[in-house]
Amino acid sequence: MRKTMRRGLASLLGLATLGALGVATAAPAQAEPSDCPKGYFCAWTTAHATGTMLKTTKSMATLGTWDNKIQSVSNRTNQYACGYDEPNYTTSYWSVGTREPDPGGTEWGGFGLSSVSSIKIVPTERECTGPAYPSWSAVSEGSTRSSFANLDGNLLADLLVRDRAGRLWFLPGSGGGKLIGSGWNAMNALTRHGDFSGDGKEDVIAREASTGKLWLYKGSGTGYVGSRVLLGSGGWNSMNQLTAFGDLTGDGRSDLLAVEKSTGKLWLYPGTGSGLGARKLLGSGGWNAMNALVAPGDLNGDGKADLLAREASTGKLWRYPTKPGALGSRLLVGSGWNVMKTFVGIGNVEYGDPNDLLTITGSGASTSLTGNSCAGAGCMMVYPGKGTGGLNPGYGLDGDYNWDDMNAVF
Ligand SMILES: [Ca+2]
Ligand SMILES: [Ca+2]
Ligand SMILES: [Ca+2]
Ligand SMILES: [Ca+2]
Repeated sequence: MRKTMRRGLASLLGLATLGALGVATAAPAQAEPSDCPKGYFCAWTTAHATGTMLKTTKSMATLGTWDNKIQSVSNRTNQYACGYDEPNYTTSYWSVGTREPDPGGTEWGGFGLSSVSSIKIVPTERECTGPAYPSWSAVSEGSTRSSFANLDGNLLADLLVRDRAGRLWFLPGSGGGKLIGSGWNAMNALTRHGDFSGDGKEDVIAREASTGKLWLYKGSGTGYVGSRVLLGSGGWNSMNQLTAFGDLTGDGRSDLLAVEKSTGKLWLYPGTGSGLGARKLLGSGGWNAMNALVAPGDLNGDGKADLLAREASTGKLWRYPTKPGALGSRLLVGSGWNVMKTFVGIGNVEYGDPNDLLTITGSGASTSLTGNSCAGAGCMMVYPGKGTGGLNPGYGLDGDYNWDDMNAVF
């Protein structure tokens, strides 16, 4: 046993020495594409991936003797490789070269630009040219603190986004962002709407795909979420449209809604501060016809939170007013909403006090819908609330036209 361990250590040390910090080693002459090891980004000075090979697992701000020499590449990492025509990940060129992850090593070819002088290896393509997250600028400050869409408790509505690498980012509404966690692709439902735990700070609720467990991540009040608490020990994968709603029962505590897949029933799970109370039937069936539930807060000024639901077959958006523990008769907000991929109850982001609705388009959006030059998927739009239950015409926000490369926006 000891002998084996010693031998293992010796070979590890050998690798480290040969690997020269994992960067830029020359393979023997007559190399070919298949010499690029899995997990590495490789480059050659010929267009046919022959001759001396550069290999690296890390970004390289300068390329030394490889500067301006790279003619072909293979990206066997599980991240994106970005090529720049200047050192330090800058460019004087019209674009940045990118190479998608190709761990299997099935492809090799050009970098998309010549004269490469630095290489960055990053988890998502967006990071070749900027931050990992989209630019979110809340339209204006609210006149009062919103009790939801407000993890840091100031006057700006904030967003959470999960990128394709599973990192969760807090976007405060002033254009920047901060990393608040990784590994969030393990979750297949994410929702938030104000304070669930009873400490006055907004929290996040997430469902773990592999276990069907429901978790509460307590907000720190600064945009971060801290320790998690088990809300449900299993079975939650049998539910759809998990929606943190705000208070529906009338006890001042935030509650959760969900549709039971097998029955189409809409259930209310009352928040107790430390967990969930016994569920109560809100809708006896038919809720599988809805493919989005949204909790925008109070839309008609009666002081009670409303529920929005999109009907899949018609694209109609319905508003359900509420009274304690029950839904009222629904009212039509409008048609044509199937063009939206994502809805966010964002509180008030428009001038004036009524709550608004934030959306992100799916593939079918045109510039006549957005009113700016954004079309197709990934355009962000605001529909200002009228304050009487309806929504004013929406308009596209100019901050970022590429929200579609996020795995979740909420
Ligand atoms: Ca905020
Ligand atoms: Ca809380
Ligand atoms: Ca409640
Ligand atoms: Ca209302």
